[in-house]
Amino acid sequence: MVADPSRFLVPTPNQGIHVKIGITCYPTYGGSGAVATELGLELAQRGHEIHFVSYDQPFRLVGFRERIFFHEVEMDQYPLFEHPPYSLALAVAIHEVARAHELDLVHVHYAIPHAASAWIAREMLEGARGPKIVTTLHGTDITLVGQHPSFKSITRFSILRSDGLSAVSHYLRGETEENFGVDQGRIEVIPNFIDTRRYRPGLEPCHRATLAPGGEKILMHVSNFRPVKRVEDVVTAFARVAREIPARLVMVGDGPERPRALQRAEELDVAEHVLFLGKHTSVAELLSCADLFLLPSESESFGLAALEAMACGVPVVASKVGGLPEVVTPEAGALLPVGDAEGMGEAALAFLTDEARWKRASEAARSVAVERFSVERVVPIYEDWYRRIVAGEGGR
Ligand code: GMT
Repeated sequence: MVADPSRFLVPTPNQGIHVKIGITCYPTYGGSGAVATELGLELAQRGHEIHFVSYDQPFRLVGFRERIFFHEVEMDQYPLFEHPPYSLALAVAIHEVARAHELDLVHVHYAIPHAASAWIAREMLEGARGPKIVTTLHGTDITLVGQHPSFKSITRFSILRSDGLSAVSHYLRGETEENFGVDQGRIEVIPNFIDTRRYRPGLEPCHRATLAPGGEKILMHVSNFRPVKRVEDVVTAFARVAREIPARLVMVGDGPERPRALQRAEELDVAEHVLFLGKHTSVAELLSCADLFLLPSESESFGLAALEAMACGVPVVASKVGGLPEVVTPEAGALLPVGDAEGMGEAALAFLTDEARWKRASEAARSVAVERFSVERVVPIYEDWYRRIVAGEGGR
């Protein structure tokens, strides 16, 4: 069942490697699901066979693509189950797909409960040599939910059983080593990546005329509006800007904190300049006409949304927290302490009122995205990692 490592040397029309990979992720709006899906799509283009296993079709998996399969996890709604045991149903689905399609590798994104389900699935193969399991740690699976007593021991157990572990930033690797007792050297840092051909400045159609009909500066925020995103700070920072210059705030996404953001906008008397667009599957065309991106999160292991903005040439003002300093360089934006919403507003103003400075930051943001986080740079790192794991070489 396990691949002969030499298969990686078999030339294909694309990158000269060919392997069967199961990918499990959260299908809903969120960075880990977005990265997992984009990775699967890229790998399929490079000749690999990709099997997504999840309870719903990942939100960025649209249209037919060669070598891409989606397997929906079946769940029976039995009345006894107030909380249906998804982790078990997922284990069964991964086991079934691994067996039927002879997967070489299962790559799970976000440890809880995916790493445990993948481990169970492999145990169920009972003696048959199952696929290797690799887990990518994304954020709150380590920094928040994973630390809760009801999850900590199973999180530690299941990540330690993975054949390979990766974290999306050096910060997250450090947190995992410290809080879960993972040996140094076991976790690869493989950063998130961006398709810089799709996310780029000057995309058409640009919606600037609709979003800011009076020629106002456009500040943007994209998230799932969870408490960790501090969306009220987005509005406070924006209000600081709107006191000085004509500006509009475009809020993309949705989640539990949306009412609070709206309330803050009303309190600060800027509600008429704030636009809530709700959820969008493709944010590139929106980001491409923004002048500044705000991300004042409480915690952020990477900040994929900031990278998406940077690829579109949009300077970022964000919190100096977690993995954000590894993404938002001083040239590409400004990082301030968590909660300093006024300071973030002032930093935003400094970019928006100085054209030359804005242009330098915009170019730097795009360069960082292209040079350090492009598909072309990062996806081969995943391929090399897979090759080593399947060959039984483990970490570097
Ligand atoms: O960890 C989470 O809260 C969810 C996760 C997601 O699915 O959106 O977000 C994390 O993973 C993203 C992709 O790697 C990162 O860009 C986010 O920074 C990270 N979120 C947090 O650390 C809060």
